[in-house]
Amino acid sequence: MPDTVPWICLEMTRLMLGRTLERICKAVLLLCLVHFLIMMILYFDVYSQRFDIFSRFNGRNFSRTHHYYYNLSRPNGTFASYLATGDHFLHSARPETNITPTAKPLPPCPEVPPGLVGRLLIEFSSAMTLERVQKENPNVTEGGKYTPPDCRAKQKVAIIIPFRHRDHHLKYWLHYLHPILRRQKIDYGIYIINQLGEDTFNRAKLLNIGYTEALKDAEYDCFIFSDVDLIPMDDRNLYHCYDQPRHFAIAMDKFGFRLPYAGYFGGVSGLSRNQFLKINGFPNEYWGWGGEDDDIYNRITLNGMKVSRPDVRIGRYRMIKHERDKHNEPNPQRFNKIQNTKVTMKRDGINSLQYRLVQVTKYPLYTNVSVEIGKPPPRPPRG
Ligand code: BGN
Repeated sequence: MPDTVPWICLEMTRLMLGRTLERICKAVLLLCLVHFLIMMILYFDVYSQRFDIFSRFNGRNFSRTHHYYYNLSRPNGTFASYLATGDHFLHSARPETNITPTAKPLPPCPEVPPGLVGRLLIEFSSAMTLERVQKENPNVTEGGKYTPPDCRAKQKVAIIIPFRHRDHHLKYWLHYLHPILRRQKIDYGIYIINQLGEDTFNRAKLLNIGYTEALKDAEYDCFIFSDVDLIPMDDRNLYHCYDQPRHFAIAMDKFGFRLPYAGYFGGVSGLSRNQFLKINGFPNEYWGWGGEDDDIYNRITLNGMKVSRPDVRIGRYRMIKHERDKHNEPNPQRFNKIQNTKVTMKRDGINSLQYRLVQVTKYPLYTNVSVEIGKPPPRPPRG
């Protein structure tokens, strides 16, 4: 009898151990099952998201992945603003766009783009290189072009910059403007119109050339003419065309953030193709600094149009400081010339434009159009 006691104990321990082991095994099995189920759910979810990515490229409903990064943006117009568009996300999926053949049209771009950040911090002290700008803007295509991937822009906008020896400014301009334009959902191309040689600079003639050359490249509806040293300080200043010719740069730092005079139309302006043709383009006969923008303003008002402008709190600009350019001295004839716009605009403009196109080069961030435009006619002798 005393022998049977430890035997019973042993048997009971075995039994209990067996039950516990059985329970543990059951629990492990259950855990495996739950794990498997979760894995299946996740797998199908990711799969459906992938499908969603494809479909947003093909114009289907893309609400799920839309604007993933908006809240990450901070108002400094740099890498964060690139994230703000969510484009890098789209970029990685781009090669797969041909998979579904049934492409539906994209929805129209919203009137007020949702990814804007408002006021921007603009500074010119950090070192800038084209390589850096290129890295920041992987979705800009050859020639400095961009089309919003997720909506259809109403207008196609050519941005035209008259240029000579301002490579340093151009880097900053590209660094700030590409991300801004992307956030604004603008379908655009950048054209640098480079005056070759060292004869007197002629801004308005270069702008006429920009209009002409951009149209050879694509069907643009809208033309924005910008100096290379002017950077908008607010991305709500939308770079497209309006019912009336637009003056964008209405509050520059160098003028104390207000218009220097009521009829000022300098710096950055924009006209639709029709508005531009209505005024016979810009004058070709303003050589040197000043007056050409006043002539354009006259053309606009003389042709029954009005200048439209953004709110003064939004139309703010920073100008990159620089020395006065060589061969762009103030034009002494400008005072006289702006008195005669009514007569001269009929014969001097896009209908009389002559130049020699030397080279068109498509760089990753812009298209360079190098031209010879001649020189001012000799001044008639006095007396
Ligand atoms: C004006 C110039 C503009 C220039 C602005 C701002 C003239 C014409 C004679 C009155 N106009 O005075 O071309 O954009 O200053 O700098 O000089």
